Amino acid sequence: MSHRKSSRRNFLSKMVALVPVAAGLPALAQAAATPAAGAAPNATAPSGPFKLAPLPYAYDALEPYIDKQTMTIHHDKHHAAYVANLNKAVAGNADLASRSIEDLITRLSDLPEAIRPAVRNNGGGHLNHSLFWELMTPGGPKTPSGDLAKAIDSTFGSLQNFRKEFNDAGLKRFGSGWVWLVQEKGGKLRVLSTANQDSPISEGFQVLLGNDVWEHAYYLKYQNRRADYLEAWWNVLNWDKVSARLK
Ligand code: MN3
Repeated sequence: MSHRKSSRRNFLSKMVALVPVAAGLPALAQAAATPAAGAAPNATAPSGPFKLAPLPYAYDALEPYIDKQTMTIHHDKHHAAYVANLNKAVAGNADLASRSIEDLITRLSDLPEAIRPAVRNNGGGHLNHSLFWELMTPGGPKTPSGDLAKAIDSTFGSLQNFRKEFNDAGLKRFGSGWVWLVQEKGGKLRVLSTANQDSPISEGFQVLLGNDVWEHAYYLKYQNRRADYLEAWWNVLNWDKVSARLK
């Protein structure tokens, strides 16, 4: 009995340590994620229908590939600002405020023209970053497996070729934007990049993975060396999360 109690205590203390992981999982959902013990202490909590979920790991968890200061500013300041500005954009519009961020970004043309650019930029920023945090993990699987591995091999020839095409697309994106692996409607894989915070879901693609190539994502550690950041980033990608997005 006492042994079981002690096991349970150990289990609970582990659970407390893991709470930020669980709290971060529904980052794409609108439901408020209550910051739990150990979660982002400095994260601002923009008020409104859209919420900033805490990072699903510690700020320094992705070191040495992505440094703690970059993660802190990126999540707590940049992502928080997108959420705050999205909330401002939909303020007073109960219909828009009740819709999911995926739905808003999928159907941009349905939005009132006056707020469409604000939702495209800030809603896109919210959606893209929510996915971005979830796609990364310390010590994840270094290679894809199963159907995803087969699809990458058959589309690009090899994982190495895919990574090269992806890195090249990220390097060539002029100014700020994202580089993506997406699925076309027919299921075919494709690498593309978008400007600013535009999401491929606005063009009807299923997003499998994406990397942020805005300077705010890497400048403190990599300065002008975007190619080095793109190469290092593969070390923190969680291929299991990518596989789960395959349709
Ligand atoms: Mn960013």
